[in-house]
Formats: sequence, structure tokens, C-alpha cells
Amino acid sequence: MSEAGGGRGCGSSVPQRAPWSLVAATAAFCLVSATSVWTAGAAPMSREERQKLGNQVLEMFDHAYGNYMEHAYPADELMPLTCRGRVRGQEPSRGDVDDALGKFSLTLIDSLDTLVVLNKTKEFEDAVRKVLRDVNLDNDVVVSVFETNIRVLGGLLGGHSLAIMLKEKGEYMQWYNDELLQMAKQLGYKLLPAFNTTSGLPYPRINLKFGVRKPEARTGTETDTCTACAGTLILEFAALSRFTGATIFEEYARKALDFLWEKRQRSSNLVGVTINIHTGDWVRKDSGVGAGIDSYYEYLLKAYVLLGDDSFLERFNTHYDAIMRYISQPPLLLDVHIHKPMLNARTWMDALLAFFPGLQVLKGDIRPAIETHEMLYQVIKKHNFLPEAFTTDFRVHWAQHPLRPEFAESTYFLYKATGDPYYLEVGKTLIENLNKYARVPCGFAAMKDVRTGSHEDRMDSFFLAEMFKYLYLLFADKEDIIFDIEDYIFTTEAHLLPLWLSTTNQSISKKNTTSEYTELDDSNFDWTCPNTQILFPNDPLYAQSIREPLKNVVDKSCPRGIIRVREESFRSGAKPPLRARDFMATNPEHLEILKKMGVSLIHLKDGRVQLVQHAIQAASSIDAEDGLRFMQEMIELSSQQQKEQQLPPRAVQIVSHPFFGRVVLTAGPAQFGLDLSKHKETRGFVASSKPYNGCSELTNPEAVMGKIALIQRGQCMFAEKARNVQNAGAIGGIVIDDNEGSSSDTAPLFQMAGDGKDTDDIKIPMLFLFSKEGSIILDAIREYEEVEVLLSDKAKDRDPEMENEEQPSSENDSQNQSAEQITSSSQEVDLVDQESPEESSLNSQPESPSPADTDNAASVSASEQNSKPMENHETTSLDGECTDLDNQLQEQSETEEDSNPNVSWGKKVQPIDSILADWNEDIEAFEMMEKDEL
Ligand code: DMJ
Repeated sequence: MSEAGGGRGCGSSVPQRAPWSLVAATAAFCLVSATSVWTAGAAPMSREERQKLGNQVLEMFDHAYGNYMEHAYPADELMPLTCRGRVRGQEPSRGDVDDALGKFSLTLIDSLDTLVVLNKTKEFEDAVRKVLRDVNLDNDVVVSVFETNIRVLGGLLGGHSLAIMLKEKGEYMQWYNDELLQMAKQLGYKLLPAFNTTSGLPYPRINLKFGVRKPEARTGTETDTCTACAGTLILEFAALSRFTGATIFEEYARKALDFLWEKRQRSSNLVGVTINIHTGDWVRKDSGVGAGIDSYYEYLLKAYVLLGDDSFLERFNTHYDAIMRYISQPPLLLDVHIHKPMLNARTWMDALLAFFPGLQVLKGDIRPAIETHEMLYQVIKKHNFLPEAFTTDFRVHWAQHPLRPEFAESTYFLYKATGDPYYLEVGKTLIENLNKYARVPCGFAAMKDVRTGSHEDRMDSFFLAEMFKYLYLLFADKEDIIFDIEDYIFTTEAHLLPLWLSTTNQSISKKNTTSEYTELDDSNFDWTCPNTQILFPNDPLYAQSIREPLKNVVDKSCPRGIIRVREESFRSGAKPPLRARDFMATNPEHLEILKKMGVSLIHLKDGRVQLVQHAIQAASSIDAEDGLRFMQEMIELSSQQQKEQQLPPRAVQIVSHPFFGRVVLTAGPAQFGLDLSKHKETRGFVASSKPYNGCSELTNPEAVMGKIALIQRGQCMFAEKARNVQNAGAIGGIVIDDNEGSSSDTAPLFQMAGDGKDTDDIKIPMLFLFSKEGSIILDAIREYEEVEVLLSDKAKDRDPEMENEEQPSSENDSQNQSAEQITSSSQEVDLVDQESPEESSLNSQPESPSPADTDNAASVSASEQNSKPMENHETTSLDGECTDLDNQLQEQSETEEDSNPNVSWGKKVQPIDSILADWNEDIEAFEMMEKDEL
């Protein structure tokens, strides 16, 4: 846009609200023309290749949408592993995540405007008819107000916006008479009772049929909500008001925003993650730009864009300044405490913050957007996807990835702003990874663990609403889209609302709101439009020059440079700093040194102790460096110990027709038998053992010989099962849970413990599958008879070769060979051990079961007790630890030391107490954050 010249707002002097909005709305697109000015840096991508990638996106969408429509519709979501619909109440509850499901064909509604963006107008017309015919919004089901707003109300409004656009064009949707809008209005009224609080902040959940607080509603007793939950309504509610003329929706959403603004922490100008909807007190006082807050900020800026109301821009800018001052530590974005914003609240980041670079583009602040995006991209290159959370030194913190679109969103906006073909290459990688690792025969499956490549039976509706839009638009030229995308704003769920709403029913915005209009000073308009017209033509390598220093940030995140400097100074006679391995928590001198280095000791409620470093609290910069090194050593020590003590999850990959390695199941390892992380994977056909529980000598050794035996959990020790199938000649074993319906989606994975005796005689690999994952294999046997699986620590790439492997490969032969060796060596070991489980298990698990527990139920719990939960594996990376200590970026780090034998954490001695007294404020701050959840 020609107005997008200088940093000081393009058009800040323009008096009318509407043109202002348009200018700001297109801030992200101020540099659409940048594509043509790009002359250097990454090699340009030909139109042909972009078209090829665009077509690939279309094909992928067809695969996802087609399978949903064929196998799941009218259910809310597709379960792509079991190839059926997810119907709430019919599947084990997954907790809050299920609150998005309202039995209203969620995926169909969320996909409506994607169909138009992807030029599937005919399919859109069919989909709208289906929504009007089939969707019921009056179900007796409790749903999240936030999710229903962004996905369903937003989906209906996005569908309506494009339906009227198409109708006006004169070819499609000629029959359309605002029916989607009527549904949206009906849904809007259903959500309104949630706002019946003194604060105006909505209850987090509502019963679609009965509202809140009535006994039948089964909701309305909640006291807290997340900031994003209360602050992400204005776009949809204002659009609903402006489309229909019913002012109440915009009024309610404005009131909630006004209240949040009032409650911001006045000295830091930050907001917390959760707030009490009655008192307005902050319940969680940590503050970031990711989970729980993200779209609150997004909606302030976009509300300004859509509604042309300067007060939203002023609020956004105030918060943005605070974010950049406290949370942004380029390229990192780290949560802080709202009252003590110099104090980091975490040393990990969540995947939701990946939207932020895109928002920064809209704001016009390109440089930090490029930096953060680059850092995220490197994490993705390491793990194929962005894990739900990762630490400041880029290790996996939470290993899932539910196919979130935020990174694709930011990639798209950065490409629009910079025109740098680098971002097209990034998009290409995203497409490749999705096809390679997430694509399954019946759709795309979320990653259960990015480290193993295992899947979860879940394809969230936002994957269709957002991912395909951003990926398609990234490669599309203007003429590839049947309407002008720049006439619309994207909601947080990527639904499209027309910018002309800014001039429609404007009077609403001035009714009954507490926000007052004040003339904004000029600083509010700084960077409102990116001054990319100046930046890029002058320096086409601008984006590249920002990315370049960050290129190795993930691979090389340890401070060798610092250590080198310190080693020099030891040689010159200075006292060597405290080393992690020497540290004693009972040694007052050590605690004094810790304090000097800016390291605090935090006792958590669960008895664990955290170390946290704040470089700025160190006595000097050298002490800060020592502290940083000390923390790094502690992290390494801790993860080494964790690795020694706990085994990471494993993968069972179905490699035979028609799966060809595309279905990967999360499996629990065993503390005995072949260690798959050290040895090559084991591949073989599966066969059920007889007896199925594997608790006595097998009666069908000919069936399991050379194969991977399937055994049911229960009635005897895991090790006993392993010995029995090994003795029958099996090359591996998979124990399947006998608790019907259990799943790694809902239960923590664990490792199978031995029986307390020497288990060296067990040579074959043993893995555990919950019942749901196990039934995928059992169903496959029923359908295809011959089912071949691969047991490994990380899924093997699904390469086309697998699809051609009709016969066992040479790798398979070698497995068979080793199976023979195992079989013969197993003949030398004792057969079924007759000792009672109780006697034998005491060594490994003191709480082991009673020998008298021979009925199934008792044995199940015995097995359970004899297993170690694996939740805290989330913090252990499978990848090698730092090998290069250069380029250390983090200023703060923390580690958990509950397992450090050098540290007597449990003992309370006087000197610690007195030192802790100095740090009480920090402790109080951190207590608020002990239970971090997405
Ligand atoms: C989407 O539903 C929305 O983007 C929301 O704001 C948060 N993120 C999810 C997808 O990850």
C-alpha cells in the first residue's frame, strides 16, 4: 500500500475511522508488493513450483476433509487412527480438550470458509447445505465458551461472509438467504447467559441447552477463566452485532475487554493467565504470549483493525510495550511474573506462542518477528514439529503436537511482509513433514510424541480451519483465489470477516461501554504499518541478516565461550567456581556462592527443589557467567541421571499393507529385555500367544516362532510373560492392556518393571500398548491376517520403499537371524520361573503386589504397581545433549535436582533457612507457577 511509508503511522492523521481500519488491517499486507522487489537472499521459487506446492496442499486437504466426511461426519471430529468419528461421551474423556465438542459437527463448520479459500466452491455449497440440514445447536452438552465462539460462531460467520460474497458474484450460492447468519445469531444468544457475572467476564463453560447455573446445566460453579477465554470474543461478537444489528453481542464482548483492561497489573501493564470471574483477582500471575493469553492480545489489535476504535490500539500498544520490555528476550519469549516482571516464571515456551511473529507483522515490528520465527523453525527442524512445550535450551518439555497451525500462520504473514522466498521453503518443509510423519491412511494424526514419531487418534478441527488456509495462501498468487483476501481479517481460528464491517452499524461501539475515546498521541501509530517499503528495497538481505546469527541457536545452545574465559582466569590464580558435581545444599558456603551467582533455591510443594538463575541478580557479570555455567552443568547432570533411571517411550509402527509405516503407536518400554534405543529395531509379523495372557508355557509355539507375540496384560508378572514367549521362539513381545478402553491419550504411559530378580535371561524386546492402541493391531489382524510391525525407539521414516516391500527385507532377514540366535540362546536360560511375584519383585518396587493376588483384577493392579509412570519423561530429550557450548543465549535457566545424589535436598538446616528468607519473594512468585498447564 502506498500509505505504508514511514514508521510513524500511515495515515495517523486520517480522521475517519474506516479508512484507518483498512490501512491498519492491511498492515500485514503493506508489503505484498515486496514479493516483486525481492532481489537477493534465498533463491526465488518459480511460479511452477509454487503451483505444485499449492496443489499438494489441496490434495492434503482433500485427504483430511474427505476422510472426515466419509468416516466421521456428523461427529465433531475424525479419529484418524481408528477411522471413525469422535462422539463425546462415547470415548474416554480427555478432560478440557473435549469441551470443544458440542455434537454440532464441529469440523464441518470450522472448515466452511477454508473450502472457499481453497477454491472448492461447489463443495462449500454442499457443506453449507449440510450444516443447515443437520446441525443442531441445542444439545444438552457443556462446551467451552471460548472454543465455541472461535470455532463455531467464527465458522458460521466466516461461512456467511464468503457465502454473501459468492452470492454477489452471481454464480454460486444464489439460493442463500443469510441462513448461516441466523444460526450464528441463535448460537450467540445461547452463549450470552455465560456473561451473567458482575464482572462481565464470561463463565468458561456453558450448556448449549440449559445455559449456566441451573441444576440441569451442570456448569456455572466455576470461578476462574483464562484471559484469552474472556478476551477473545470481540471479533466474532462485534461481527455478529454488525451483521444483524443486534447490539448486545458487541456490548458484552466490549464489557469483558474493558474489565480485563482495568485489571491489568498497573505497573507492568501485563495480564496474568487466569482470572477470577467474580472478583477480578488474578489467579495465575504468570504472563506470556502463549497459552491462556495469546489471542487476548491478538484481538485487541485486530479489534482496532476491524472496528476502527482507537482505544483498542492504545491498549494493544501498552501491552505490546510491556511484552517487548519484559517477555521478549529475542529470539525467546519467556513468561514472567506480572508483579515482578524482571523475574522469569518459566524456562520453557509453549507452542501456542508461535502465532506471535504473525501478530508482530500486523503490528509492523518485523525484526523480532523474524528472530522468533527463525528460532521456532530450528526447533521444528530438530523434531519435525513444534513440541507443545520446549525449554530455553530447546529440549522437549511436552512432546505432543496436535497439528497446530500457529507456525504456518506466522510463516505466511512473514512471507507477505518480506517477500523473502525463504519462507516459501519453510512452508515446503511443513508440507513435507505433515505428509511424512502425520499422514495416515484415514487423514492426518496428531503427534503423540515428536521424539518417537508416534501418533494420537486425533485430528483437531483447527487443522482444517487454519493449517490448510495458511499453507495454501502462502503459495497462492492473487489470481489463485476467487476473492480478494485483503478485504478480510483473520480471526484467531483463521475465519474471515469482511473489513467493511468497520463502517456498518458503527453506533454500537459507542453504546454502553466503559471505554472512553481519547485522542491518541502519535507514538501509538509508530510501526502501525511496517516500513518495509524502506527496509526491503534498500536491503533485500535484511531478513536474512537477522536470521543468520540465529542459524545454530538450537544445535549450539551451551556456553563454551564462557567456560573458556573462566578457564583462562583460573590459570591466573583466581578461585575456581563451584562445580555442579561438588555442590552440597547443606554447605552454607555453597549457598552463599549460589546467591552470588544469582541462583535461587526453590522448594516446591511436592518436595522437589528447583534452582533458578537470574543473571541480573548476580553480584557481577563474571558471577553471572559462573551461575550460567553452573546451571548448565546441573541440567546436564540431572538429565543424565534421568536418562539413567527412566526409559523414554517407544514406538510400534505397523509396516505392512495398507499401513506402510504410517500408523505409529505409542508404547511403553520394559526395564528388561532388548533395549531398543541401543539396538536396531525389531521387525516381524505378529501372532497372538496361547494362552493369551502368556502366563504359562505357550501351547502354540509354532504360531509365534520368529514372530512378535501379542500377550494380554494381567495375571502374572510382565517378565514371566516375556520368558514364556521367548521360550516359544518369539522375537519380541507386545503386552496389550486388558483394561478395555484404556489409551495413551488418557492414561500416563509407564514402563514395565522386571520381577525383582535377574532378568538378563530375557533377550527379546518387550513393549506395552494400552488397549486402544493394541486393538488397532488386533483389528488389523482380523482384517488383513498378516500384520507386520516394527518395534523401535523412534518411528522409521515412512518412505515409499515400505510400500514396495512385498517380501521381508534383508533387514528383516537379519532380524530373523538374530531371532534364531535369541531363540537358541533362550534355550539355555531357565524356563518359567516358579518363584512368586512377591518375593521376586521386592527389589525393584517395594510396593509390589501380594502373591495371593491371582485373580485378574488383583493382578492388574499388581502390574500397575510394578510399573513406573513416565510423565516426567517430557523433560528428557532423546537427542544428544549439547555438544557445542558456543552461542549460549539463555540468561536464565532452571533445573530439577530431586534425583541428584550429591544433593541432600530433603534436609533442612538453619543456614539454608536464613538464606531462603532473603529469597521469599521469589518463592512466592514461583509458587504461583508450580502447576503450569496449557
Ligand atoms: C486454535 O483453535 C486457535 O488459533 C486458538 O486461538 C488457539 N490455538 C488453536 C490451534 O492451535
